[in-house]
Amino acid sequence: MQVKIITTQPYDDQNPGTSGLRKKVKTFQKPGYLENFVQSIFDSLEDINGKTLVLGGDGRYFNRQAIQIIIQIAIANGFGELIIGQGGLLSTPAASHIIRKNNAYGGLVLSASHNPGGPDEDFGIKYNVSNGGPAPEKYTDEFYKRSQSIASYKTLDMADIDLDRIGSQTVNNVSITVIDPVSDYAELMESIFDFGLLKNSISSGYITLLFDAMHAITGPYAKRILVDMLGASPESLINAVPLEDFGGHHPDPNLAHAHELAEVMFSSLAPTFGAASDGDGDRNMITGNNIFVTPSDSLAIMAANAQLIPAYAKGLSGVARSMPTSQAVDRVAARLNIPCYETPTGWKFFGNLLDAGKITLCGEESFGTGSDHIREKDGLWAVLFWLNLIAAKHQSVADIVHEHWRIFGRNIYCRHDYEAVESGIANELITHLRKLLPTLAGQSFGDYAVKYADEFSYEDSVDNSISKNQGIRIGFENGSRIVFRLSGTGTVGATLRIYLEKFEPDSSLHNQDAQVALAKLAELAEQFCEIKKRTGRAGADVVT
Ligand code: G16
Repeated sequence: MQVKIITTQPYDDQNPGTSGLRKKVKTFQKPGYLENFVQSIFDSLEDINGKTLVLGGDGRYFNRQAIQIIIQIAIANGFGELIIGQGGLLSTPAASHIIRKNNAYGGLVLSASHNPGGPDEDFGIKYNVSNGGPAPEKYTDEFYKRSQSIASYKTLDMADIDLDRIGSQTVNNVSITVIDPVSDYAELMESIFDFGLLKNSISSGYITLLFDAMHAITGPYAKRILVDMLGASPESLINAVPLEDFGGHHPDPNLAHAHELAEVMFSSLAPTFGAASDGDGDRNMITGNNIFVTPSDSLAIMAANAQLIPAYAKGLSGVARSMPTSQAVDRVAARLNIPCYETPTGWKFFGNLLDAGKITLCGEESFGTGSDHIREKDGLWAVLFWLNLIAAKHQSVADIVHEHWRIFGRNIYCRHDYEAVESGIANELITHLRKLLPTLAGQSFGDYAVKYADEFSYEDSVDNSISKNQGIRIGFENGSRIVFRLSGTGTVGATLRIYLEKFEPDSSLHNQDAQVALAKLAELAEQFCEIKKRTGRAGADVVT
């Protein structure tokens, strides 16, 4: 088949955000839009001739069409082998594992993660490098640069590949293999956790569970691992059939969006353990009978108890968290005498630390936790980690959390999101905060004396790259913090995230409501950034 060179015009909005390029489906359907971005990626990579590319997505609307388009561009650009998940499906963690397992050159993951799907909703595309992790900024900057001058892309006229039939075929000397998206990943999970113990704890009834796949990618993964391999009842899974529009919901695992799960977990019918995952399977929400575990606490608890899990029995080399994530894990690292790194938001910043063996576990407040087993955050891995902990410690989720707070103190934490704020207003707000920072040092607001007020900048300790403007931080002498950032994953206007954190060492105060405990900090945050005043809104759209 003859390679065709198609003339095209650049689009000016192809700058990847926190995790790849995310736009409305309708944007991706503009003539040449997807093609331009994929060609820009391939143009920016060196020496792709004959190399292996992994391809898969979360199954949202436009996934199948996009995969066929990408197959044609990949073949025309000289890749030698394509490995594709059956039905065009691969969860983000499974894609990361398959890239690593096959020593692939890289992979393209099609997802807009927790954002809604459907013809009028969101789509996304992300390039992962050979370590299985999201491309670092030096790559994504290059993709964008290339997209601004692109004049043509390469493709082929070919029939669609049958994405549903597992097996290999050759097209234009390129080997195309459609694989079962679940089995390699399930095997990896079995090598990390104590499946024997888990099976016994489930069959004996000690652990009862409810997993909400939110009509997203983890349905088939949860079915294979939790039901077929570990013996949980099929009723333990809800919303387990992936749908192109996620049933019209946000596949975002928090108490607001995973409300079906939340209702059960905070009722008299609650099982021992409840969890949810997101659109592409890399996020997780952990709950127990009448308790929600914040992602920051979950990371800290995992770090403190990791030695109970077979794969981490030898201990952790170090841990890392994104800057806005609470400092609970720092306390664990100090006690374990291991390093704790603070990175900007975005899983891509953990890649170098993981590759260098500097950290074993890492996580983010945005419902992401993971380890050195792959280079993405991993929803079902986190679920299995917690199930393994419950089984090994023979404690309920609530007991595990309360014991942790007793030992380490509680970092009371919460995030307020103001979504779809008009971009002009959001940018003015950030400019205003930047001007305010130098005036805050040394000031006191009631019990809150400002210790530092700055903009987070990160120097990667492995390759010394520097990432500036990664969020505005106001820290207080008593250990409390307020952080402000604009999200890099939204597709409409700007989303302002306000992160509030207060350390509470006194165990008699550990059970207080986070909103009550953080009320003064929330008031100060408004005083500093004036989001309500500037937008006329009464409060945040989502509080997690
Ligand atoms: C992505 C990134 C995460 C990041 C999250 C939120 O997650 O992989 O590292 O924490 O976005 O980013 P932001 O605050 O900029 O919206 P996902 O699950 O959306 O791929």
